[in-house]
Amino acid sequence: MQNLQKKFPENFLWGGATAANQLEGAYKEGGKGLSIMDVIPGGKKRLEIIRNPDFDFEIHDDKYTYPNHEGIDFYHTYKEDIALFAEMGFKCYRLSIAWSRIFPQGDETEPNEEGLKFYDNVFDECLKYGIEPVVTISHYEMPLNLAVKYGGWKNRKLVEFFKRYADTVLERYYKKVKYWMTFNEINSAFFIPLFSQGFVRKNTETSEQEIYQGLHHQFLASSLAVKKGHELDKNLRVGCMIIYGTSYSYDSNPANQWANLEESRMFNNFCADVQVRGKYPSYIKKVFKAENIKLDIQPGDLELIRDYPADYIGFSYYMSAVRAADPGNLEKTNGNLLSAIKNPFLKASDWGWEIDPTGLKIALNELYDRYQVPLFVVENGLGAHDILEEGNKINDDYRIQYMRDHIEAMAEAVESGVDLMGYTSWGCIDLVSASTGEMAKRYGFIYVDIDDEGKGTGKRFPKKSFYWYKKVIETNGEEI
Ligand code: BGP
Repeated sequence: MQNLQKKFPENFLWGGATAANQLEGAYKEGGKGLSIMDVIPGGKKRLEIIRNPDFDFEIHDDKYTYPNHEGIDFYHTYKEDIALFAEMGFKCYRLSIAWSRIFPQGDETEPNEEGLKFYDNVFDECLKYGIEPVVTISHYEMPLNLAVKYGGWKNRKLVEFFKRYADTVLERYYKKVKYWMTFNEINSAFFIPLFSQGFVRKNTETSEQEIYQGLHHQFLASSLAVKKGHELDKNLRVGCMIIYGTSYSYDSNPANQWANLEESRMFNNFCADVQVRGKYPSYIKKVFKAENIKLDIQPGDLELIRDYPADYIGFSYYMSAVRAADPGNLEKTNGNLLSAIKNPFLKASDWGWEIDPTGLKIALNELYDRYQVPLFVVENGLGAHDILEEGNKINDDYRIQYMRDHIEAMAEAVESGVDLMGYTSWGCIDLVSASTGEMAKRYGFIYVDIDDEGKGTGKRFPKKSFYWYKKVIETNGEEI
């Protein structure tokens, strides 16, 4: 452990984060309908789909694996798992509700009581230990029927279906859950509309138009959830959630600086500009004109967005990005999801995600300077190949180092006056990776004995980082 001479605020929300589709399993139990993640294969096939999305939701092929079907079986083990979170001293636990457990087809009028009851049990279990649930209403898993029958978020009908779903869960749980987020990584629509909007880029001529139209519908749906949350209890905090990739110009060439500004503004800021400032930013006019995008905006839409902005910004931070006007001959990264150009100053994870704790300090400062609303780091962590050693030990010093550096970066941002609510590291218990569908890419403080084929005992073993994080929380980040 090291002593950090900086302080985190009292009541800082230390915890961990997961998503329903990546850990619950039980994909057909308790009245649950299929979600899009239940039909997207894992392994190599998933990577191909993400890189070159051309996917038919209606084709389920037996030769591929579907790791989200079983996840880590949290549906049955949540008590044991939450007890382990409590042992680490979690102040909060970020999890998502599976939309298809509540509205199995997405377009019914009555919710599935068994699904609602499951989350009652999960929240009660958290509260029993004084763990505050932090809930993402939709994390990459709309009911399959909404993707197949309606084409996902590009269809305005989705606003109505989401409203019914969000109203149902807000009404049911608002006394148990104070912190909410509407859409996980809403800006990921720009590169994985399959996950976040339930549709694919088959027709390149219309795809940009559809992505922006889908986002417009999501902005409306998000504002409706903020409205509902505040009506139920004005102390409820309903945030937005973005993926933030701190963005650097390749060099001091003004042309590269400008390319960086434009790309970063679109990727990192556009959604939060709408959701937090409550209006479409002026720069979007030029983009829409250049790409010939004409949004269908109906009377009352802009007022809704203006009147119900997000209460805070939750964001995920894994890596930074390098931009240039002409990336052509520049050295390429091997796996950085957010950038094509290699950053020579950074090392990368086994999956090519470049590790940059200073980038987190920059992200926090940039976001706070621009929006002046509370921030919440709701995802961050190191995906790694862990080795289960004799005596079921996992010596994940690399993970401890990664998190120590990122926690220090947060502390420095707090010192500069950034209003930071908390930190929930991603995949606090090993789970299925979103981008690869593997178990081998592990983030947890808790090892889960399941491999890529879904084989293993399913047993949980605390890693070395488990005991380290416990101490971090106990000392409110003074010992890291
Ligand atoms: C974020 C997603 C998560 C998650 C994480 C790590 O983008 O919100 O669902 O999985 O990334 O990504 P991966 O699992 O691909 O390593």
